[in-house]
Amino acid sequence: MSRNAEVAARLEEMADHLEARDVDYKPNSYRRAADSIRAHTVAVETLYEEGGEDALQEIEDVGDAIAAKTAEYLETGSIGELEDLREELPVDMDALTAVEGVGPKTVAALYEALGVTDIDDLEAAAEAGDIREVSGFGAKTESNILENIPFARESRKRSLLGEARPVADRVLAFLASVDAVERADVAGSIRRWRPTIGDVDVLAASADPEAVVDAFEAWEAADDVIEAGTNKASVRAEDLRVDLRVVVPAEFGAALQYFTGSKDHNVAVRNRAIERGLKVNEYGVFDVSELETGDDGADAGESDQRAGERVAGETEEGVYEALGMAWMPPELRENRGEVGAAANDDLPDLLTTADVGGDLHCHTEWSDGDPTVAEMVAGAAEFGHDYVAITDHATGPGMVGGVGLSDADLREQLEAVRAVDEETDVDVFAGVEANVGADGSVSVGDDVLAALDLVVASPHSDLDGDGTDRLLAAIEHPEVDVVGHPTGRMLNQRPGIDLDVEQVAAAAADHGVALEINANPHRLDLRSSHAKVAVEAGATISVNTDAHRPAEYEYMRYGVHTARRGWCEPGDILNCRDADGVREFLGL
Ligand code: DGT
Ligand code: CA
Ligand code: CA
Ligand code: ZN
Repeated sequence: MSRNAEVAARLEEMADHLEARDVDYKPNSYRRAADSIRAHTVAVETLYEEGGEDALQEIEDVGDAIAAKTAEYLETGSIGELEDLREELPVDMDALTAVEGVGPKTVAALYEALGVTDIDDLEAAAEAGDIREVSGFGAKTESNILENIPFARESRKRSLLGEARPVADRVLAFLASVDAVERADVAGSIRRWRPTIGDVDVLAASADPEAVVDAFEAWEAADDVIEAGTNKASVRAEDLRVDLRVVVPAEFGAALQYFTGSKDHNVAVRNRAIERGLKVNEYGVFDVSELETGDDGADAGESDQRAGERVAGETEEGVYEALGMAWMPPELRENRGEVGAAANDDLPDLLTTADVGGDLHCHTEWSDGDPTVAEMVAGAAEFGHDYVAITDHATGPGMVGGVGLSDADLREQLEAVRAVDEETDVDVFAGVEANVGADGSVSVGDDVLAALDLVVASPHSDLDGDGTDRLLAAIEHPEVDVVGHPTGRMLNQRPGIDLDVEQVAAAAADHGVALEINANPHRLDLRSSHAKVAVEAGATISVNTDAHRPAEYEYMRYGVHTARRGWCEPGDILNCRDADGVREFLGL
């Protein structure tokens, strides 16, 4: 298994501790290294085993100091310097910094003044009005902290889809290699592609459940066995709980339907079954019309749950068919009208990753990306895209540290992008990611915007309160083509701005502006419920990765599945068009 996530978490904790001590530069280099290690496709322990610290330094952003720390951690399970730092500041750094507005320096200040070590302490101190008394803090900061604590508590329990999905892929690949397994699939929220995941549910069909459970406990990625029985087991892998259930093949479809959820979807399905004199549960669909009343399986043992004449259960299609419904993709199963649509044969024809023609939001070394324009374009071609838009950050609200391009830079880059476009088969659109200010202004001169092929306008500052008016202003700007990550939310970090999404979508439809589903697994913004409203209002959606390096083109699948959760069809999606179709939308 790979220990990359584990090592990255330790390096991030080191960065926080160093920042708490006011150390310059080092915290950011630790964070960059942590990001690269997490994204690296080869396991750090494999690299280290095969090539020692030198091999670790092949990972981007990892120099000799961080390679040595990584090696120390792999060898001993701890990092001496981190242990020392923890001793000096003995706090739950990860939990405390999860509260928006609380950074490592705040953690250090509140520990010194008030002895705050965890979220409970923080909450107590804020409620008692102690924080406002600390030098450098005020009543406003204190009330902000108090307000943000529940969100931090809630969000820390769930993993990002982008972290959980690779684990799910690996457990499925592993189960496919186990002889006793006849079929296997993921269930639960991971199969529905929810943006955050409580645990990874996996289902297998086998005539020999114990053999499957035994094999699963010995899975190389399992760090710990949390619990195990004869037909189920839970392990911890990559800091995630993975729940496996094994059922007989005849009940696989019913179990898959049941454990895929969502609960609300299952309630709606169950009610439909009851209307038809049927009972549906994890064991099958049963005709209970001939049974005595009171014997309907509520609070009943397993054998009673199988009472009645069995009419379906081996396949999920069969389960839905028995209830007079078409099978539907798991992404739709959130009780947003899919049960009625499946009964009326009125389900949407969802887009797939194969429908995607290109990516219309990515970055290069011109702003905060790593690669050159040519490398980013070559990466798009390699990924299979027909076109790509280079949309580096413009300077303006929310851009710090000189990241964004001036109007003059943008004109210069436009020439550079045109030159790359000449050299390649991929169609390259020259674009920009401009900033939408709090007042809705767009941070680039109109003449430059007009010269570019594609203008993505995104909010990067003032990401709280209602943002409807500023987005409406951006949408009405004649040069804006796409509104990027419209709410600015960061999963598990900040909720982003509130939107009257009906109003925003109607304006977007009117002005021929696309709304982005940003596929970065930290964002997934627009969220699916907003996307559903948007397409119902006739707006066009653009599913973009916001890649800062070619490997991040892979994020596209998270955006596509988010769009599927929003009932989007290929016709709703700008980048499901071919390059000419995109040009037409852009008025080129
Ligand atoms: P998560 O893990 O919090 O991201 O969300 P899920 O949806 O994976 O939920 P989980 O792991 O608790 O359970 C997996 C599925 O099992 C869930 O989506 C629906 C089904 N399920 C679990 N408990 C119940 C229940 O009490 N009633 C019904 N109808 N279904 C349930
Ligand atoms: Ca789950
Ligand atoms: Ca579960
Ligand atoms: Zn952005």
